[in-house]
Amino acid sequence: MRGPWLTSVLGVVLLACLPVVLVTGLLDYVAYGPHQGIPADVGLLHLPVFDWPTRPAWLFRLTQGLHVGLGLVLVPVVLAKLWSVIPKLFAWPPISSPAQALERLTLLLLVGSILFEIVTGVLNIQYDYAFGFSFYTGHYLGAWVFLASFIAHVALKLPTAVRALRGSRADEKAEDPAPATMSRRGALATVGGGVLLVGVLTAGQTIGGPLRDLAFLLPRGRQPGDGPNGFPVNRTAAAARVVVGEDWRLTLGALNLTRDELLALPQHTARLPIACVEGWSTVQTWTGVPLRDLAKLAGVSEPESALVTSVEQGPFAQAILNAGQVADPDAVLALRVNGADLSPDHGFPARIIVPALPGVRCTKWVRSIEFRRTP
Ligand SMILES: Nc1nc2c(c(=O)[nH]1)N[C@H]1C(S)=C(S)[C@@H](COP(=O)(O)O)O[C@H]1N2
Ligand SMILES: [Mo]
Repeated sequence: MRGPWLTSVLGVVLLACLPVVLVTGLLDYVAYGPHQGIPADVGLLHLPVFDWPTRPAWLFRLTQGLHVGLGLVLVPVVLAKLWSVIPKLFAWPPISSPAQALERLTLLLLVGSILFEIVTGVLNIQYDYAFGFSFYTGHYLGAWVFLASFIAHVALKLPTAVRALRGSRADEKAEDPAPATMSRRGALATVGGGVLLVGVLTAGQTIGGPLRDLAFLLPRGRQPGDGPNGFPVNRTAAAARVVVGEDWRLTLGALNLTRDELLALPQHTARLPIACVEGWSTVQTWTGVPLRDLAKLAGVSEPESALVTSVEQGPFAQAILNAGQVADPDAVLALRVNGADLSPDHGFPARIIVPALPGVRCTKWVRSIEFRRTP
């Protein structure tokens, strides 16, 4: 069972899927990172950054969903593929020629980087800031090590894989195989079952309903309650230590507006997703004041950017929106969701909702918005 055929079949699956995980992951950095210092200074490895668009509204939902979702369900495939080559990893002597030394080095980097990406990615979903280093920078650098060793590995192994998949069973048998404990079909069914299981444990947070309780791998806000505000909460008001009093005002340059004054302005309603980089997303109906109306009110009719500040201190205290994200007609300072006032956990008195904006920038408990003439 353990041999070139199984390794090659699993290899083909990974060859088709891992580039999707990689590309969507890099796109997530483009959507998420600019102006936030994410990843930190990585020298030449910087991505060509472009302004993340607002259309289609589900764009970030798709890229982050594919990255996290596909990344998670591929874990059993990666583990099975590693299992299928274990004896080779410990072959003796470890180095027999310079070419083989090079091959083993790429293998070490490949296995090391993919395990690193899996462990940091999964831990980041489960716990905030569980590392001694920045998750974003570490995961990003790991991705480049993975990319380089993946290309080298495919170039070195593709001929072997093609041979194993085409060739007769005879020339791929080990010299003295132990009796097989499982059929090929059984082995693939086991891996497929693992993929399915991880999928079920992951997708519930996004699909909702009874499946939500099964979303063991995406545990944030599993019991958001019922009603209009009954959808996942990334961080509760209590956890963020946010208390908003009667004296709350939205600051727009020289203006200070009460919530009632905001509600008296023309309201716009849009059905839009919140998509979190931690792998869940939700689509809700938001009502509030269009950001471009607020910009006009503030006397900056076509702003190049907006600096949003939260009542909350810490890493979520500020977020920057680009020109397109302010100008989109569906971009709102939301006051209500699904026909009810926002709950404290979802950002009462007001929060940012913009099409295709990563969830992390949909600032809750907004205190001020500064519309700026510079990017
Ligand atoms: N002030 C503040 N805004 C915030 C957050 C936060 O912790 N504090 N979490 C962000 C993240 S990571 C996400 S995914 C969304 C989640 O919104 P929700 O909790 O209403 O579902 O809010 C974003 N806005
Ligand atoms: Mo998030």
